[in-house]
Amino acid sequence: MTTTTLDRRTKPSEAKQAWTYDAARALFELPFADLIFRAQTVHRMHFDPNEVQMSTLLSIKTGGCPEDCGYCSQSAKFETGLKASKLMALEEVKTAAAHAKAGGASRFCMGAAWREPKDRDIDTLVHMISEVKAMGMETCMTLGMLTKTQASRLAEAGLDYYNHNIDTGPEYYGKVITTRTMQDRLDTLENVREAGMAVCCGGIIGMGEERDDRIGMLLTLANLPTPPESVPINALMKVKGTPLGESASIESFEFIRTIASARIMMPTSVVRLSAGRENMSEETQSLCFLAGANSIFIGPKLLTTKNPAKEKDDALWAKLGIRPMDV
Ligand code: SAM
Ligand code: DTB
Ligand code: SF4
Repeated sequence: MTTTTLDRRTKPSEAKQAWTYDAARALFELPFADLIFRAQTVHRMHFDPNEVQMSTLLSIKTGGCPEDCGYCSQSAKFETGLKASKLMALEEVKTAAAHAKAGGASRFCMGAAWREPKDRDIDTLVHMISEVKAMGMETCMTLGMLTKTQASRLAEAGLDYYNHNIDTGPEYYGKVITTRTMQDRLDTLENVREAGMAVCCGGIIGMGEERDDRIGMLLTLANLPTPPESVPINALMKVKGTPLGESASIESFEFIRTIASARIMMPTSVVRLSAGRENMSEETQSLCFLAGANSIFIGPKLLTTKNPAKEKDDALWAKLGIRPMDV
């Protein structure tokens, strides 16, 4: 069961050591109760177990993306029926952010369906960041690949986090995306780090990958020189017209195991139960929180797909005694 290697890994006082494949596999394969107990123990060392950060997403530029990510409604390569739009005006973003704050969000994440931002868009993005920050919310953006200069401009504007996911394990990556490599993504993450922003990086579960690929994804994240401060774990939202639109659903216990392993392998990171709550039972979501997830998206829409209604979520928080985390 617990090996000395695993014990060593979860003691924050010791120097960071690389996670090995064998140690991560052993974790994934623990009896469920042992895995959840370990995840809760680690979680309680670093966080209030009854607090969950409430975040809201806004698509500031929708559709027409030149990339071919096999899960995405916004790729121009697939017929998904999504209407493409230009970069949103600043006023519209301010209105959406105020609405998110009034709805209880302490973090506002803005996403654009770009391969990378154009330099001419950076001024507008900078204004969006400063306006949302002025409302007292944590800011995050996901805009595709960034150069060092672009990353510095966003950081100077006060962007707290940059989201750029590796999506899956290194061996499965090429089955999902062909238009950019995992190394391209790691290069952007390095630019984000160098610019001084916190890194938000995770992936999607339920794209037909094996457990080994889920392990490979967590190993890649946990073994970065500095692991991401924020780790979104998405359950695939199946979108008609995309290559992954007919994927078999992820088995819920495997999803919960992935969350628990992420919590143990990255003890101080915020683990975000991101896309997919719409299709999860209250019990599955509760086990994700018990496994160490401590952030979710609230509001009826993610970027383009559905998320639970506020009334449904509020009822669940009341049943679980969950409080929103302040930032
Ligand atoms: N274009 C930017 C990029 O890809 O870097 C930002 C937007 S993209 C929609 C952000 C992330 O959302 C993706 O990397 C992926 O992990 C997640 N995502 C996108 N579509 C999804 C889906 N159908 N189900 C679950 N997660 C999804
Ligand atoms: C992340 O990992 N999940 C969020 C956020 N980062 C940008 C996006 C989820 C998108 C789900 C599909 C959609 O709504 O289009
Ligand atoms: Fe484009 Fe991002 Fe969708 Fe990939 S995930 S197709 S990069 S919007």
